[in-house]
Amino acid sequence: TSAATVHERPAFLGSTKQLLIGGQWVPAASGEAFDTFNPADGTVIGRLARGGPVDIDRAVAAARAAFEGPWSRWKPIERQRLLLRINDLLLAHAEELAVLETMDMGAPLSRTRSTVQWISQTILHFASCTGAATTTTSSHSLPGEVMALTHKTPLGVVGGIIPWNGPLGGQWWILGPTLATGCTCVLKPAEDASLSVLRFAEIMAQAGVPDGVMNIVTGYGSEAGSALAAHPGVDKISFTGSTETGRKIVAASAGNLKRLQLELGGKSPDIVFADADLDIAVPGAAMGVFSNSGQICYSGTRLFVQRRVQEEFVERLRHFSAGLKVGNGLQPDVDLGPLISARQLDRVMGYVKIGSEEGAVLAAGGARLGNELANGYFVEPTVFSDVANTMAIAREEIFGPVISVIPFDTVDEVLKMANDSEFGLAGGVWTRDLSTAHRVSQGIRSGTVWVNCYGMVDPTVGFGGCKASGYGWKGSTEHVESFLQRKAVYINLN
Ligand code: TXE
Repeated sequence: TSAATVHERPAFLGSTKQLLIGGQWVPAASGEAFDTFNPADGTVIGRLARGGPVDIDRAVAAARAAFEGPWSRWKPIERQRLLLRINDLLLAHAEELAVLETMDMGAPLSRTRSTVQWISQTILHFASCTGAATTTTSSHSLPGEVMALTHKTPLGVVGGIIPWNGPLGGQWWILGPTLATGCTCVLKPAEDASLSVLRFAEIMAQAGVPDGVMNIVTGYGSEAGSALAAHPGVDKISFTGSTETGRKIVAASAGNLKRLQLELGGKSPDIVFADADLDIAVPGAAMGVFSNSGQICYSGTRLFVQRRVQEEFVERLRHFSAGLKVGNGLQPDVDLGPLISARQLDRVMGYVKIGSEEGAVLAAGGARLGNELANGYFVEPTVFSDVANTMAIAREEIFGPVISVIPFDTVDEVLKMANDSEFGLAGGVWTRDLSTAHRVSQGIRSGTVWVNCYGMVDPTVGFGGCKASGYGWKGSTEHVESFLQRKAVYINLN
């Protein structure tokens, strides 16, 4: 109770939230809505319209109409100005948005506040890429008098399917390239956390984003999500979520051969060598999993520790974990908020049980928190040691604050184990030895490797995965290119 009073309750909360279609807030065609909860205390903080296939049809039509209007021919400098206005309004509403995101999906305020700063960097990155859509090049390498032009034009209508583990920031992987290029989009936020995306849409309208450029259909994956993924009027789907749902999106895209960008699950290896500076490796590797209570795709959940320091490392990890504060993210100094839902809580607690049954040693945590936190979905930071890479807790994505420490002896051995995984999203290495750092970062099959750090994602550098973690690069100029259609025009000058 004291926590909620410290921060102003966002005025946005309370009323039933509608769908945003063509610049209008409208109820779902079915008239239905469902409750959305604060995972820190289980209270209902709003109602969301339950969009379905009919609403997706309407939203795609609005996005197509906006695409065919003047928007897709805006000049680069106009797009840039729009993005800068959005950035100004983002920063003016920073605290409100951070509090809303914390109440909606549980992450501590310290995290949601830094998310707002990260979004600002991301907006500025995409604002610097608005020239990409108009670039034309000519070539004179052909025999005869021939000129070739390459036109790059915005692709069209993009469907964005967003998960709940950081929707305020996650939506920018779709909005950024959409606004930079002149595409339009239909967003389907996750049923567990849609509020910050809806609030941000109001801010976007205030900044001058034309009607229909950004449409939002809330609702369930099996209803609104699958309709969007299969829709013949959608040119590309950008999806972040589970590998299982990713496979369904690939199948659904076959009808009109949509372009896809998929960021899926992970089970990333984070590798600590005996020569590492343990003073930075212990907190770095721990927060590489415990940040956002383990609900991050790139979490370094398979923590390989060189055998001769395993005992000391696990002891330090236990000590570090015990010092972390778990609680309502609105309270100051909270390090770990709740998991998103009762369903995720069951999933995580199920894996804790499986880990013990498989013979791993529970070195820290492992329990759901009770007392004043009993109405929320809180789990202690948990460490299993003496894990084998073949155990379920080392193979399957848990998506909770659970570390599996796996001992190893040599570089070759650890690389073999690190790559023995369905996934290929990220990885880390902690060492003072330059050649070990290079050998391991080259050897890990993944989209990102961090050396003596974990979890930084720069929008100008980008992020992506391989194997069952998906494909398509987010961020960098490559991301903007993937929202463009090329056309070559050959002109015979004779
Ligand atoms: O994911 P889903 P869930 C992983 C993580 C987690 C597990 C389950 O391991 O424990 O997935 O979470 C929409 N067609 N990640 O069930 O189902 C859905 O409405 C189209 C990793 O929440 O993938 C939501 O908007 N869309 C991850 C989004 O997909 C569908 C982030 C993600 O939900 C759909 C989240 C369908 N058939 C979960 N079914 C990451 N990579 O960061 C669902 N959706």
